[in-house]
Amino acid sequence: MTNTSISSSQEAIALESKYGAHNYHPLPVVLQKGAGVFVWDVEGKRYYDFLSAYSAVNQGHSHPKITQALIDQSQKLALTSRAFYNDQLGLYEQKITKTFGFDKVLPMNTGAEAVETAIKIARRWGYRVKRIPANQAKIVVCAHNFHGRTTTIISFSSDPTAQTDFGPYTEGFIQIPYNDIPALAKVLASDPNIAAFLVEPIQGEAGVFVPDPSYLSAARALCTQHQVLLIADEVQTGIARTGNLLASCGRCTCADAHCSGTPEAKPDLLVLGKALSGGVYPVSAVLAQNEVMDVIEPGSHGSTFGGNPIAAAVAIAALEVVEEEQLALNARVLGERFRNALQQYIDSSKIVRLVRGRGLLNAIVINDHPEGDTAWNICLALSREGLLAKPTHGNIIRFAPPLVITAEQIDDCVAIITRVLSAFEPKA
Ligand code: IF1
Repeated sequence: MTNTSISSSQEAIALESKYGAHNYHPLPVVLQKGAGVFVWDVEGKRYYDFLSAYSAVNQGHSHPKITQALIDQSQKLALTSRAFYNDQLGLYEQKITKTFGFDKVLPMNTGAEAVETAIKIARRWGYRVKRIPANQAKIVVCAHNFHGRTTTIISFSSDPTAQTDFGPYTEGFIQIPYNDIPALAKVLASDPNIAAFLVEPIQGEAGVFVPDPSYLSAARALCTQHQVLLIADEVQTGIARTGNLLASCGRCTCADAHCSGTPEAKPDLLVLGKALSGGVYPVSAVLAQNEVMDVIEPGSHGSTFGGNPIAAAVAIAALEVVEEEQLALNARVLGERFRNALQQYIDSSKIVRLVRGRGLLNAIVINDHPEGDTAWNICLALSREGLLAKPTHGNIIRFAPPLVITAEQIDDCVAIITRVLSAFEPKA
């Protein structure tokens, strides 16, 4: 007998435990509905979503404009493959390239696919433009990176859990410390076969590590100096999450949706995903100027679903929502409100070491060793109080609500978070 619907959270958990690969360890919460900043579980309990599907739901759960674009297009034409044209892709390509200030876009589906695509473009540019000898191209990456879970990407991961026993690993990657300009300068000067530097503007999974304000612009200058492509992985930090349309905006305060970042930090290859669709459909993209993107010719890269009509229609709507609702500005203003309010608590806390982040990508560091379970227990307690968050590494809890959140809701969530944290403070 097979179940046809879920009547309790326990039933859903039991089914996943029995029939699903155990590649995650979720909080024991079974969600059934989402709208805006809220999600509801099977029993009808409401939660603030402070994870936003790892920043894929920046526009809020099931945003009406985005879901309507999904419904309308799916009832007209869902998939053609790229063997033929479709009437949505060109409109999307024009929209996204003008929004972010690049000549061309290569449409893909998941973030990892887009990172892999950027790696292939950078390598081919290295051979055909920089004249690196065949199969000698190297790409510099950062320690504690997270760029996805394909075999090539985990080949340059520094996380044993993500990498161990998945070899043999893809060659051609050099790892340096994050936020370390001297290390980048040294490696770029030491090897003429480096094609690119792949970096997250903020290391999300590592624990929301915000680099020095000058890091990205200094990296940009070094890459230009050494004829190396700068690849910005904005799958998690992009689409207004950090208070600018792109985190690689650097320090510009522009809230203009068309802000494509301060020129001194503009990447040669921009990787986007997640909130590019508002979380309703897998949509990712790689953007570049012609002199880089034109190394790709027919037959050299692609994907069955890449650039399909639904993805195109949904992504246009998702980008319009970011502009129309000024989500970058909201993220910057409310992110500061959130950090300032938490800092007041932290000033007298023994359980929380610090809060850090930019825009509405923030995290607190719990005063526990990384292998401890305090952060996990705090997240369980938060879920009981109606707020969903999850630790990144051990003792770090990421807080990333949808960017449509209001000031009143931020204040409400700070009250929930501080009330829960106070229960974990050591007794005097
Ligand atoms: C999981 C982490 C976050 C990403 C960056 C590329 C990708 C991601 C900067 C790949 C994806 C997701 C993957 C998801 C959980 C989540 C995650 F915890 F894994 F590391 F956000 F921090 N670049 N991040 O953050 O995009 O292929 O997933 O579409 O794998 O557990 P994807």
